[in-house]
Amino acid sequence: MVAEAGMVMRADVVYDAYKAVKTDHTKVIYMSPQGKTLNQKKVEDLAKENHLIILCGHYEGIDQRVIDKIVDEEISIGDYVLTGGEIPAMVLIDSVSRYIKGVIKEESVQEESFSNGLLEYPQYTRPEIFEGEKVPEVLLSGHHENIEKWRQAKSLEITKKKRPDLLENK
Ligand code: 4GM
Repeated sequence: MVAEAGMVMRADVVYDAYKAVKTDHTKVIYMSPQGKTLNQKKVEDLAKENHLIILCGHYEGIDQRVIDKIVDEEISIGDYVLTGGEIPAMVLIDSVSRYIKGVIKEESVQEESFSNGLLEYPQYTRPEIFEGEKVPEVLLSGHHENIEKWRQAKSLEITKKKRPDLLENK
């Protein structure tokens, strides 16, 4: 038999696994192409939950009866189909983990793309001149207020150019 033909996970097996790990304050997420697309707001909300169970199928989905019984929310990582929900589950875990204290520096969580609804400004490091291209002068000035202004302006400019849709309800 070719893998994929009718590989739906059994309701009873999934339910037993669920019962073995659930708590009184567990939220169950089902990774599926039919779910709402994951975004940063959703990631932030999930990070506030006390306990998550992430359920996913492989090849195909899971018996509908157990989905109806235990799933609180269906989430997709984008409009494409994968062989299984494991990679979507890892994407969810990675994005949510960043909000857990101690995983990364707190400033980094605040600053970057999407947290403020805008894309991130460009980053530079050494050397000061690379193949004839200089690091923008303001960044070398040590003037923090001007640097901050420059970054905000760049964020806005880049968002307008690359993802104007993000500015629609701002
Ligand atoms: C069908 C139902 C998630 C297929 C449940 C899972 C893509 C995504 C699967 C499932 C998946 C996604 C497995 N493919 N876009 N395949 O998030 O878990």
